[in-house]
Amino acid sequence: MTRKLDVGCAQLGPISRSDSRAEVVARLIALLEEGKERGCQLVVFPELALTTFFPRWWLDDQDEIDGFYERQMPSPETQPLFDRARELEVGFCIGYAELDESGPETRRFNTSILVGPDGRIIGKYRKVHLPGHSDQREDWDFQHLEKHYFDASDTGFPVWRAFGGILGMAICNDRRWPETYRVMGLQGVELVMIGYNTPIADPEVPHHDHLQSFHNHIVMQAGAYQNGTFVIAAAKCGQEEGSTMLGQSVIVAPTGEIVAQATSMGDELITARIDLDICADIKNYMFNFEMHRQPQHYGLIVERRGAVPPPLVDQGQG
Ligand code: CDV
Repeated sequence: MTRKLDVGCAQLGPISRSDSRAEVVARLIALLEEGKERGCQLVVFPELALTTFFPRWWLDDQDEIDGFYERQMPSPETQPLFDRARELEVGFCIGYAELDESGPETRRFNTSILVGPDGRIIGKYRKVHLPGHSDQREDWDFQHLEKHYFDASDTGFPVWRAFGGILGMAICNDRRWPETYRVMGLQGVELVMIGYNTPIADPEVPHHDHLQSFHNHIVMQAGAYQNGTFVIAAAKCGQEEGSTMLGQSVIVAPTGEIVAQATSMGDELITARIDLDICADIKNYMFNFEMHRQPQHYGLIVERRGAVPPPLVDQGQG
């Protein structure tokens, strides 16, 4: 059985605060249809793909805040995307803000789902690494309030057998952490689907702004190579409500090579035919975990959260 998969990475240009779900869903459907025309079996959309990147603002109006979240998926407004996927027989992965009212306490997650070509949800992932801060920073042009608007994941990094391979998801800041890929790598992942919203301007380290693209790619290329997995990463980019967001969406091979890259700062579909069998070239040799890993030396990775340098010792004079 061939394990070649035709995939699309659907970068999105800016979404404004006033855009309706219907307007955004129409853009997503257009990209899905282009994916079908270009032979895609699976299309990956960005993080929080249904709305503007609202964590840039401290908001007081709870109705407005709640308006950025989905209470159910699909909802009446997003159902057309699921229906079109089923008609076209194209699966997709999409990020959105999730309002979970199933338990005693309302919880809010930065979530993505994998949907099959039959329009049914295969799996759900909730963002593990929430960047930014939870307090208001009035002196910043744009804040990054993910810790204020979202709860951290309660699900970790599951993988699913789907589309003939082993697939997992991660969201934006997750892509910068080697643990993200390795936890899925230890479950044999062959394709990691990622969406991101990365403002170019970082008020904490403005002297790193010119490195955003370099850092974006280096983490995903390393994660792909060190775990023998494909990575598809879709950006929401361009001038969104005055904030410039990084584009350069990519499809990365298990060798770490970029096999397709977006060139615009707007809605754009990039595609590739990926052969999931080539993951074995890395998994069976250079990063053969069973043969070469030494987990007895890796305890600190799960035992310790922050770095603890060794104590200073008096080196003496001589
Ligand atoms: N949405 C994100 O997670 N963005 C972060 C920014 C804040 C650094 C990122 O890692 O791209």
